[in-house]
Amino acid sequence: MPPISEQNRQPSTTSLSSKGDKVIDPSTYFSTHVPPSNLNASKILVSEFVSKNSKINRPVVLVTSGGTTVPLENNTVRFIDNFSNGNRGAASTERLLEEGYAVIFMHREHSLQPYNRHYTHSAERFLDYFVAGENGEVQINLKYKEKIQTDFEKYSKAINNNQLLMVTFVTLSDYLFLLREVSLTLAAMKRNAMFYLAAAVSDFFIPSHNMSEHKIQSREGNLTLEMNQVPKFLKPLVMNWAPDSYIVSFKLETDPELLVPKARHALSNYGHQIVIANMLHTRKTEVWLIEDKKESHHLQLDSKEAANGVDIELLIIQELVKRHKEWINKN
Ligand code: PAZ
Repeated sequence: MPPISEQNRQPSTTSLSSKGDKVIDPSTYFSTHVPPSNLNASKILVSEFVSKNSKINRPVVLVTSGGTTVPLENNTVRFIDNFSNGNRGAASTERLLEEGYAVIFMHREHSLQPYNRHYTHSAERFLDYFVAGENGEVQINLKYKEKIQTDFEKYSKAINNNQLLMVTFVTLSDYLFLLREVSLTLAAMKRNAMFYLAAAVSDFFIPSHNMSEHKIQSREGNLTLEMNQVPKFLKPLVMNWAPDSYIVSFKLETDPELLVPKARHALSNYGHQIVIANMLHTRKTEVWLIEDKKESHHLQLDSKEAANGVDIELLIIQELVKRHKEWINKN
């Protein structure tokens, strides 16, 4: 049963909403915050990657993945984080590579990564993949060898063929600066570029000039936080940074009544191509693909697929690649 009504309702505000302070615009954000120290290095890598793939006419997709942190202090000891572990982005990247796309995998440092995710974040501990050989030297445990061999081949092929580039962020600010740079570079590929914005990006932050410079001291008593709304970056992305590209945003909710209305609201506000809507607790087994003026399209793993560990990203990417191709031809 879809958790959502298909009526075109506007999202309601909640009693938890902020006090209605003015939201700053994206350009003010960039002029009042310091770019991350790795920005230039990432920019050079992205630019080389896009140029190499553009020469061979290979479509390129930016996949954003994992959650952003929101620091509470400029010299950060404490920060606010969210639930996202980056599985969606990593699994989608594997499928996109198989579909022939080149992928810029822009992910939260230490979150799940394509192919590696099966070992770094699995139920086994990493060193359990190995055993001691006859002379005590390390060998891969035979139980895992075939799977490791397959994943290793796919991963190294993607890296060596310039089909996969990994760049990282940690904080909300890192993410926003990097997103702008990558978007402006990728925009050159026009319709051959896709944006797959699966990262869980904070909606609230503390502007750098309002943050404590040093570690907040407990002797000052209870801590009250006032957070500002993050400017809506999808708008400049769609309108200015990459106006000719295929843009896929994600919408996550926990209240089923809000999911489709908010996804449709995003489409009409930003004018991009598609929103993938998902609920927190069922995100691994079902999603809705929502395009403007069309019925939403429900994708769901059946119980057998789910039990056999099939990723729903298989269905998502099949459907998206088809839609991206149709959109290129139509335009
Ligand atoms: O990273 P993950 O696999 O744990 O979760 C994926 C997701 C739920 C973060 C993604 O599908 C999504 O909905 N991202 C957008 C979240 C938002 O509404 O900001």
